[in-house]
Amino acid sequence: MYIQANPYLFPFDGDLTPRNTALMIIDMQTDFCGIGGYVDQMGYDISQTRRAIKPIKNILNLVRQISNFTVIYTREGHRRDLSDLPANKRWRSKQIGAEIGTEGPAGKILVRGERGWNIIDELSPIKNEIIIDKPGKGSFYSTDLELILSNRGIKNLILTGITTDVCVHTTMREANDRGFECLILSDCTGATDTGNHLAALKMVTMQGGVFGSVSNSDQVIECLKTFVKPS
Ligand code: C5J
Repeated sequence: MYIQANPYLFPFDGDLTPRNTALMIIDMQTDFCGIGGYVDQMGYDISQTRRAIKPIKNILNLVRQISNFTVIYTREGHRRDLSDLPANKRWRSKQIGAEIGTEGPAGKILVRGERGWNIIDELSPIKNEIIIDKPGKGSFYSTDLELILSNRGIKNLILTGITTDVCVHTTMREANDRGFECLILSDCTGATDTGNHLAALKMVTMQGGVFGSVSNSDQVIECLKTFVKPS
């Protein structure tokens, strides 16, 4: 089974089943796409990150009907005492007027348990879906994601979420180096800058698919709907 993608049909070996594939939804938190969150406080246009919500929801609605399909969410955020916040990350966020750990309209910026750190209501996880809390950009660094994927025999990752050029790309690169087969979806991702979004997608297509392949929600749905059992 393959998904139409560029520069190659995904996955490379055609071995795509509900059991060996996971949908990853990266950092769809108020801090990255909600009013008063971190991205909003930095002065970026949140419509660029919110663009991903509807197409992700369309895929979620489908995969929730497929048995044994894994959905994994990530949340970027720090401990309340900020002991896992590198000094340079804190300093940089202060430079741009949204210091991590300080009070903002959505609570303490990028701090676990605060309103801004929550996954947005439109994409709330349901029972049996996995949530990974991460302190950094990549979803593998300082988390148990790799252990969970290996326990479940997952080798194909469909990557969605925000931001395309930062946390989604870092996760894709980390996954690629670990041998996971990655697909990034152009309409289910978004960045704080359109040029960066497009460049991040283009980068993936170089060298025959240097980090994996690129597709969109329509193509994923077209393929995965064959796994929905008629009721
Ligand atoms: C950032 C993210 N941009 N989710 N995080 O700091 O991309």
